[in-house]
Amino acid sequence: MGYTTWLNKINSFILITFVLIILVFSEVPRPRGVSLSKASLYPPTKDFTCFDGTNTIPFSYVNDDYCDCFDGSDEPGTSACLNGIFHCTNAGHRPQNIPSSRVNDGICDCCDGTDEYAAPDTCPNICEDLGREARAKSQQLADLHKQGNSIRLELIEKGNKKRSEMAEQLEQLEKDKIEAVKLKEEKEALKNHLESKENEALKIYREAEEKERERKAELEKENSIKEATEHFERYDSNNDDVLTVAEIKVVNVFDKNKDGEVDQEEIQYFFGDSESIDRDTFISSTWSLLKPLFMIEQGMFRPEEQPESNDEDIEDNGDDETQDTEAEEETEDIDQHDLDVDDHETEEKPSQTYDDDTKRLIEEATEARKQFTDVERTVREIESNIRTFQQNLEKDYGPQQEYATFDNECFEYEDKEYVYRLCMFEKVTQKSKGSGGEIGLGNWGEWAGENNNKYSAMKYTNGITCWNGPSRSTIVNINCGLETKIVSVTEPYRCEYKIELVTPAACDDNAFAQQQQQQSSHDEL
Ligand code: MAN
Repeated sequence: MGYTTWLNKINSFILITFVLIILVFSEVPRPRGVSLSKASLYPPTKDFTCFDGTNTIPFSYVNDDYCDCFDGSDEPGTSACLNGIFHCTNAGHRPQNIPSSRVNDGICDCCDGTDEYAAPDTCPNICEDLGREARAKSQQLADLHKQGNSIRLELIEKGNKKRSEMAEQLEQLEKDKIEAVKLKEEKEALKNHLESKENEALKIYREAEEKERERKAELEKENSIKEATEHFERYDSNNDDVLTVAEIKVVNVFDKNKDGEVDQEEIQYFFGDSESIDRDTFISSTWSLLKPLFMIEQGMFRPEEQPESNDEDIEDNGDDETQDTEAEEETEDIDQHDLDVDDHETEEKPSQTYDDDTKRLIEEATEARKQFTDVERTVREIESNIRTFQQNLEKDYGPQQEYATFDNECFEYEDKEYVYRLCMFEKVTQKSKGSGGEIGLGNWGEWAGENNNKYSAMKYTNGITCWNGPSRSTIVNINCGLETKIVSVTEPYRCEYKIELVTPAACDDNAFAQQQQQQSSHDEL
């Protein structure tokens, strides 16, 4: 026998086996609405036991339009049981399971029309056409995955490169940090050393300043006592060391409201409930009440400068402690610190004159402080970069890093009202085309794809809270496409957004074929 004859024989054998298999399967006797995989559960020669085991009935009760099983398993081909399942083979397309309540309800659910067997003309068999369309679509998708797959492989390569570069950069930053921290320690030690020298040198000046302050305070106190004594003696006209009401009544300065007489209220103000005041009381307390009035009378009162009018009104004579202005009419609320007198200083001169050595020490310490602050800032910057790199390296950029190059890349989509912006692994925003600012629709959260394919969707959460509602969030569904772009943005529920993104990163011909395979074996059941 020649080679061709053998081949022909083998071919015929395969064909015959195939036909036989089809015949055997299509001949498997099964009640209406039962799938091939469940056919063996309905042996026609035996009584039928409900799937849940609760009842056994003669086989003739199966599909007799009367529900005998709680689980509806005895009526797969009628609508008698509310919970029954009707299987349509849909030869030429995809098999389907529908609730048996839809059997003979006048609506075509199965493309082969078998669910409407009571009125066979209602639903013609359109499975061949649908099957053809579906196969063409699936072929197109398979082609798309195939084309996109090569781009995905490039993305994987780039993504891995990016990640290893990031890891290298992180390593370098860690090294830089060690150096910078070392330098910071050195600069800190130098700063501390120079500051202690600076402090030592300034100590002499500080002590001198302190002494000077004390001396001035002492002098001020003495002056105040002297002043008070002079005034006391001036008003104590009979020199009996006691000031009486009669004695102050004739002194203008006690006439607080300047109405021409020292009345009872004014006496009360200075004397309290006493009839008279002795010298010590006058010096220790009365003088502080009287002095402001005295100064106003003498034109020595200087009110606090008003910012609006000070420039033109006050002439700068180079010594602002001696500025005199008009006495104010209103005297009720004058405070001690509103006052200033010609002959004593109230402010310290800030500019200190140091000797050359001290000046040098201050300069050196200042420079050391600056250098320390600079290196401190550098350490902080390095640390912040390290954190960013670590966070990025921890991000899940897809099973093979195919999404790594997209990190922080933004894609926009405009509809009639808004411009949406998706910055991958960062955030989603919405900007109204009219007035109004940008609204956050969520920050990168996690991969959130369903059906064992977590990389088919991204979740961005914790966006700006809606008025009276939840905080905005966005799901990004990802499908295969030759170019990365947003194809639609919707808001199916208030403040919950849905973005459809296509990208070659999601094109995987092997995975797609496998998925198709799984789908069809699932359909068979
Ligand atoms: C804005 C937008 C809308 C959202 C409402 C909720 O107008 O963010 O998408 O539905 O706020 O108030």
